[in-house]
Amino acid sequence: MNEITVLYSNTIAGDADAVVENIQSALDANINPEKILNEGMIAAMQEVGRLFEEGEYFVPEMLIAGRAMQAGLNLLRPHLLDSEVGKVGKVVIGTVQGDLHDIGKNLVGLMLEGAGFDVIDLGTDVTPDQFVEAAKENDAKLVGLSALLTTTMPNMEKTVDAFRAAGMADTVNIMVGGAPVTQEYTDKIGADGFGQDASRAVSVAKDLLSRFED
Ligand code: B1M
Repeated sequence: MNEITVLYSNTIAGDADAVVENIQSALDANINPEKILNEGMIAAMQEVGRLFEEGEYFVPEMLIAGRAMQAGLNLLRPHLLDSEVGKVGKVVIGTVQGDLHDIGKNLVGLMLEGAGFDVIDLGTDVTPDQFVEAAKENDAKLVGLSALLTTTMPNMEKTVDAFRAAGMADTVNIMVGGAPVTQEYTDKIGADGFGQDASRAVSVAKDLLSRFED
């Protein structure tokens, strides 16, 4: 088995120590960090989700797999960041109210940081008002909302509405993303952009910020 296959299996098994060791070996073998992330870890989390759906995994197994992924991301982090990039703007990000999934959001934050954004991460279970307040306090023109549950997606719409109610719809752009979110849903709730995955989120974020430059 090669490094990526072993990493994939250990992420599914939730063995954080082994995941960290596997990532280090993969980096030592000069395997591209994005390949390690996409093929070793993100693919593994897809499989964890499938096992959960099939009733083979339960919440504790999902949780330890999530922790193993997070431990791996911490090691991979400096390899995904480009220190040469200049600052491009501020973005406030968070997972919407009621939702505790943060791995995808953290990854998006990491990629944005790598692309030169100053990232203000509000964490998980963030209320619409907390997003609005943070955007005001930090004078951020971009806000990113993540949701992984179909039951918490409506809180994205509530957050978009809260920005409208605060009179900030024209001064702040909102990007949404997360496994159940689609372009169609983005348009329906009146958000400004949809990031299908972490790297596409970076191009969408840059595009949304450039709209303020004209
Ligand atoms: Co949860 N969970 N979970 N879970 N969990 C899912 C999401 C689920 C799809 C599993 C399944 O059934 N197949 C399912 C949701 C079903 C649905 O709503 N349709 C589910 C469920 C049901 C639940 C609970 C309700 C289970 C229960 O308690 N009975 C519960 C809810 C808790 C809550 O939030 N209130 C729950 C709990 C958990 C854990 C806490 C145990 C753990 C999370 C740990 C953590 O995040 N710290 C967990 C995990 C690990 C998962 C799965 C297995 C993996 C999620 C993940 O991290 N993926 C997940 C199954 C799956 O997704 N297939 C599942 C890897 C990550 C890199 O991908 O987050 O999609 P993702 O992010 C991507 C893109 O979506 C995008 O970029 C990222 C990188 O490419 N993206 C953005 C994400 N946010 C973005 C924001 C952007 C732009 C792009 O702009 C701002």
